[in-house]
Amino acid sequence: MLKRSRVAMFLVCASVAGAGVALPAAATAASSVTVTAGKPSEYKFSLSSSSVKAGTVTFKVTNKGKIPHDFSIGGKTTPLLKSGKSASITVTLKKGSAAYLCKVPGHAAAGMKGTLKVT
Ligand SMILES: [Cu+2]
Repeated sequence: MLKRSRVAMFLVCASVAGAGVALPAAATAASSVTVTAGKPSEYKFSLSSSSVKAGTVTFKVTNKGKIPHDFSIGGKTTPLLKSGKSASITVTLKKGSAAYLCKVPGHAAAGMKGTLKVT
């Protein structure tokens, strides 16, 4: 009896380990992304992940630049953020790609834009 339960334990462990093997591919896609505006240069965004999972995604945006910026993706835009301010937006993204940009006139053209991979 004792021996049998040990075998069962082993099987449970083995199946958990098996599931773990499939994780790395999914681990690269985030459902929450930290966005830094204005750094490393004023007209750039820096994202904590270059790909997200399709579905609900939250973007936590902080303006580390000197002038006001916002962040727009998936049909939603943060309020205009002054230097040092943060805001979060939650959007639903479909598989494919999602373009993001700063809507302050001239900023996207200066480099405040990019594309996020949605898997
Ligand atoms: Cu901007």
